[in-house]
Amino acid sequence: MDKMLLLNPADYVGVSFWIISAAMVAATFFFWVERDRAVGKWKTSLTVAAMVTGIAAIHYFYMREVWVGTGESPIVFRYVDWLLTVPLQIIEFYLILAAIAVVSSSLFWRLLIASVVMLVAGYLGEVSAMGSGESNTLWLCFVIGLAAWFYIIYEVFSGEASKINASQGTAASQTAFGALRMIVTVGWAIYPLGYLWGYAGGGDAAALNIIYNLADFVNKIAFGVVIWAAATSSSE
Ligand SMILES: *C/C=C(C)/C=C/C=C(C)/C=C/C1=C(C)CCCC1(C)C
Repeated sequence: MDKMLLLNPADYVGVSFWIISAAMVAATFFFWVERDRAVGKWKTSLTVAAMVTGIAAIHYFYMREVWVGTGESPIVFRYVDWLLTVPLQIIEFYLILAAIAVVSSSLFWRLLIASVVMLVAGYLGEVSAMGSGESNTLWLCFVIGLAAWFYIIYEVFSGEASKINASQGTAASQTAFGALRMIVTVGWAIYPLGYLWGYAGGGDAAALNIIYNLADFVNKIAFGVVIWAAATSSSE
């Protein structure tokens, strides 16, 4: 029994949970300390980046325990984490967007609601797969989640959010917006791939979790680094 509480070297998924927990703690500390080097409103952006990795660090400690102790996917902890950190990232994204374009506050709510629909659908889908394996709900929820994500991509590339004024805002905020847009499109694409891989053809909990872990590493830490780079290069 005790043996289950230790980290088995062959359990590469457990090892990835461990590595990412440590990386999230380090990133939180880094963004927090670097906040001193930022000026004006960029301080708030770095605070939000640190909140995202900090919330994730806490959940990673628990997720690792669930995985190492039971070999099951820590679905509830995973989605509680996402439900807190994704809206924070939408806030971050909107703050930077508002600095370089004239956008309505309703855009913020549309992005927020779309992200919540995406996550709730994903959660209901994954829970429906527990025990019973593949189900219609699993794939129906996947399609709903995918549609919500496509809507977000549409908004940031063709909708209101794309009406960036080249003369507005600093070069740093323009660059940060471009990079964050790539994260939401390319970086976030790793999650639905994980869902597909994890549940298609009978299910593979190890693949699901290693892909989600990799995605969180990229999308929480790289997201923060983009903000940090803009925050510390801006002289405004
Ligand atoms: C820090 C956590 C982040 C940035 C989580 C992002 C999660 C997603 C982009 C999830 C996307 C999904 C779909 C697009 C389809 C349905 C399944 C999900 C929830 C995995």
